[in-house]
Amino acid sequence: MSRTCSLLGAPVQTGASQPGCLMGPASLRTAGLEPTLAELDWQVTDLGDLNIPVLPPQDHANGVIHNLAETIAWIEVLEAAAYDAASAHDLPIFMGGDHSMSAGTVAGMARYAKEQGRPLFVLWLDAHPDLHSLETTTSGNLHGTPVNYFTGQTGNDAYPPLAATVPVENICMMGIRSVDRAEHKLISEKGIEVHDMRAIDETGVLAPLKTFLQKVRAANGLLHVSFDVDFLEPGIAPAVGTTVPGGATFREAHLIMETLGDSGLVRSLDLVELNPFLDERGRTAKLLCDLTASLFGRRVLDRMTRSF
Ligand code: EXY
Ligand code: MN
Ligand code: MN
Ligand code: MN
Repeated sequence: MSRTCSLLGAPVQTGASQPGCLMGPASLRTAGLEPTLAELDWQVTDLGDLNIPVLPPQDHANGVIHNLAETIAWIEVLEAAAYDAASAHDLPIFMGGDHSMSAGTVAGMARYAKEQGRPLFVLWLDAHPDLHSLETTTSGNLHGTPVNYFTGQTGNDAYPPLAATVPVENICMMGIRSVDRAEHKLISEKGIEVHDMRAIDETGVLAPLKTFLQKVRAANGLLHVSFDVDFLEPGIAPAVGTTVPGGATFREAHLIMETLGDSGLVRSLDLVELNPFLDERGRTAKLLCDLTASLFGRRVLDRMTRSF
């Protein structure tokens, strides 16, 4: 029986400074994500795009914050939609849209996991830890806040209350190479597992990833993967508004996605921060589809034929 997955678009750009992420879901569809996964014998359901109403501005004591009302609305609609998608499909994909959307998708997955009586783990593939609270952000771009929120840190009173949080010990970050002072303080205080690019230069991606996957398996956990396009080396993935030189290579990214696929532990996936406005001929969107295919089982050689 073929496994089921769903595509849910979240055309969110209110969390970023550079507009354009609202075209992300359409670009992934144009790049052929659905047929790509169908060819791998997945039963794919496109759930269309979510939306939010036009809202009056909402002020905050931290005056730099922008689009707080929109971000709160996206969190609420995405939390419910992620919960429903997880209840109906084996592996829902949430197509962004900027990374503020993951405040909603991870919150919804955490509530689903709690009801299943299983812990939720999160693999955060990103140049940034996205660990600011509403009080510590200095840019006011709320795509820099989702991890702080869904791990239940203080300082986010304006955000919706959480039905379930993700313990910081259930987080693994890879690709990190741009960390603000407040985020660094939290990583140190909470002991969050962060494999920055220096660490990956030294160990490679496989060893830390396999150790994390063993932890997920030992806990009978569900794994949510949040893939930010800026995790990748900008030279291969330029269509993102917050590029940082020195990202993951094409092969490192495919190795991570294939290893995740081999593990069978991935329960949900965010594909975020794709900004087609910054792309050339859709090449970043096509790369994202190819990387997703690696997670969903595309292999050059069948693994069995390789056991010589
Ligand atoms: N830490 C910086 C800020 O808070 O503005 C940069 C955040 C970039 C967030 C992108 C989604 O990863
Ligand atoms: Mn920004
Ligand atoms: Mn991010
Ligand atoms: Mn990022």
